Amino acid sequence: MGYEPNIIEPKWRKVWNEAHLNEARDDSARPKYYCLDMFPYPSGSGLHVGHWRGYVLSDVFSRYKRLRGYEVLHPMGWDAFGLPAENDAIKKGIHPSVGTARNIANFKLQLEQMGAMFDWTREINTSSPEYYKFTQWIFLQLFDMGLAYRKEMPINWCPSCKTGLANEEVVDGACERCGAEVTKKNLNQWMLRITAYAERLLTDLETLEWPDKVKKMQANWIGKSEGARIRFAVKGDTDQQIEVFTTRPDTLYGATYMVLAPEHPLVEVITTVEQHAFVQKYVREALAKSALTRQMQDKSKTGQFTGAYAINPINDEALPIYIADYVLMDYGTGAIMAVPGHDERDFAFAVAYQLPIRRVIAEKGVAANVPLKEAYTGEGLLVHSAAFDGLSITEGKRAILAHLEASGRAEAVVSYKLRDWVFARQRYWGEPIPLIHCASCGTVPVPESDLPVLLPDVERYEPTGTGESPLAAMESFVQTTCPKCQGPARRETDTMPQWAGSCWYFLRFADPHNQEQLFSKEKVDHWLPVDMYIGGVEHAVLHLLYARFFTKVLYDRKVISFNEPFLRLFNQGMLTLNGAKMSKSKGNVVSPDELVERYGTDTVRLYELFVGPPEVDAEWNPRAIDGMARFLSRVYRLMEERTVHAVGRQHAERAVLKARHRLIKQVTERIESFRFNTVVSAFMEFVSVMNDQSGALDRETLEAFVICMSPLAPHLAEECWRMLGHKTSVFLAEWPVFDPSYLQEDEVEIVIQVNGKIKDRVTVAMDAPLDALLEQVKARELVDRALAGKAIVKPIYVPGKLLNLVVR
Ligand code: ANZ
Ligand code: ZN
Repeated sequence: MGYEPNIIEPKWRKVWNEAHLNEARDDSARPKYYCLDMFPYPSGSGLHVGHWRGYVLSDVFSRYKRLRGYEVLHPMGWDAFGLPAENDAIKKGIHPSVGTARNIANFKLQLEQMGAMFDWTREINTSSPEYYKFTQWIFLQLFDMGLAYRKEMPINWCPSCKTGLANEEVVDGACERCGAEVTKKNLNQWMLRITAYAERLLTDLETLEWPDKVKKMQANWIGKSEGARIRFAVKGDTDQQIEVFTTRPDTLYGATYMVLAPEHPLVEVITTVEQHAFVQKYVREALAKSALTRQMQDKSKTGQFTGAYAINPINDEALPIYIADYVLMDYGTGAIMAVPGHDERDFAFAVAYQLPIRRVIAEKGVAANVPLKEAYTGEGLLVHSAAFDGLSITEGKRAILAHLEASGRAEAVVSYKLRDWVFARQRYWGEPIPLIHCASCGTVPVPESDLPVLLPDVERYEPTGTGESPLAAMESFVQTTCPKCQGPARRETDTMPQWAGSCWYFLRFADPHNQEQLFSKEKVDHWLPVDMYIGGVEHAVLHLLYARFFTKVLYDRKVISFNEPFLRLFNQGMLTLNGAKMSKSKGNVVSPDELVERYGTDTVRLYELFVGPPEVDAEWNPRAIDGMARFLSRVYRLMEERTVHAVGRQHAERAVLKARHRLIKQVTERIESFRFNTVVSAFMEFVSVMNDQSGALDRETLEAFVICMSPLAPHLAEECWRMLGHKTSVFLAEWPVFDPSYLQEDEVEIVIQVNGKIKDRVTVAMDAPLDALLEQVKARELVDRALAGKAIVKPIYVPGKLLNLVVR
């Protein structure tokens, strides 16, 4: 009969479903394990093989954990609110809810075909009223805690999406969604005070088992700087002061001019009559530039003298005050003391405007008067700093700050790059913000019992472009009564940003159908925190930071008992096609659907695992999948032919025993350490050893093999398991254990080089003969690629160590 995946795969999925095998039981006696995928945004284009990669990894790990005796929660849902659904809907003229439902149905079908053990009884959808009711409830907690507030401010505005954006949604000065250049617009905005959590968000990173790269990205985003605020008096008959933020109070004697951001309120006040017209012109030009152009390091510095001077509080020196667009209004105090000798940007500016450059730090052994050809930013001792000469930078910072503090002219401060989160969108397809504006009571929260504030059906859901959401045009929605005084009042018409729903969905999975509360505390405290979170690295600062923030807020509110949501994080690499990221716009998307139809799910799963180390980007190679299909057929044949004999067989050859125990050891260790690609190689080795055996194989060996294979190729494994006479699922079996006594001898890992460059590593018998080794090595993908079009001139073999292929 042969291997027929299209028959066995749907068959076993049906059996698993009917046996409720994928469902996580709250009352299980087993220890819990929560393995979560970043839930998808159900876009119109469906899942491609790149998305699949992450889901396959998490499924392998979930199934493995289950076989190791855990009660595994592996849920799935939909991040269904947000701009793309709305833009899409506007383009195609269908309501966002209709388009979203259609996309979800398609996604779900694709995920089911993957054979992943998602517990569909816990499916959630962030755009359903029973879910967003509680997103709104969380907003009310934030409001009550003073963490949600309204502020008129210039915000990032995408002229094409016609909405405000968070800093996190602006990438290189452009809208993350549509790529249009982002401008500024003054709007009354709902903000979340995430900055109140900056320190905790930073220090708690240390407790997490996350890739260093992601931790570093979050730390940089939070951007903590320890420094000082120092006040400089403005020279003349004025009591104006300029307050600066500096991380280098030790360089105060090196300040030779001051800079205000063009938007700084003092600019108007201090500019002299003579300079007024020039300054005005410069300010106008600066405001027209985006923050990005202003911050670019390499661009030449521009500025304008205001005609005014400031007094250096340490030595009473008069310093000219400039405005320049390299100083940003929304960082520190929007004003700096410029130290061209030791700051690169100030150096470039001083050269351009012929301002003095003074050395106040010198390396040990460098004379204080050696002129500077560029800003010196390294270690050293203070020079040209009067009584402070000779101090180290650290000592100098402390001493100069203490001196100024004594006379009330400075204080130590910590500054963060993190900004409060703009939490309002002027768009239709999002959670309505549950607030009511009353002329006499002010802003009043919607009572909990009135939640959810339903998103009404509007006739036109296109953005208005006036800075108001389409909801503002719907009088029946807007007009309401004040919950406090019962007088006429108006509803807030802004909606929440795309990220709101995903800030807490991982909590809802613990108790997804609770109508009374967002979840029962008991269930959430049982299942959470998430033990393993798998998703793309593109969420390093957006979703992952927001979700941590919400978790901490709910912890402070005593809604949950832990303050970090995701203990372990794994970022899968991308799949590329000819080196390019797959994307709809590039038209290079490979859909898994046809592959599944042609080869079966298990083959596609195995191939996705085999393409390379899971955290590394890998090239999609459509031809290599044939090899995987052949391998699974070989497995099937092996099982079919040997199982007949297996049932009665007791004794196993030593070679078989060794292969069995090595397989168990390798698969266990490699799954634990997420080296799934090498798990597949372990199977290949095992199967070839078995094929070398004549006659019958013993049941224990075959069972161990089938169980080891089941997390990766679940359908085929189930089929084989039943061939062995079992009446219940392989996923109810126990993971096999290996006996180290079979493994002591003769196994080594050999380094494979091509022209002296390491290409791969293989594990072989200590005394493996060269020609057998060569055969094995040439079949390896990485080696094969390195050999393409070349001939092996000479193999250099150091048994037990390495094989170097000299090629031409
Ligand atoms: C004097 C000085 C001397 C500085 C020196 C640096 C080196 P981080 O570490 O990123 O926090 N700065 C302060 N506010 C600014 C603003 N609004 N726009 C542009 N630059 C600003 O950087 C802090 C340093 O960046 C501050 O310390 C200030 O320059 C500058 F040898 O003050 B420094
Ligand atoms: Zn009122």
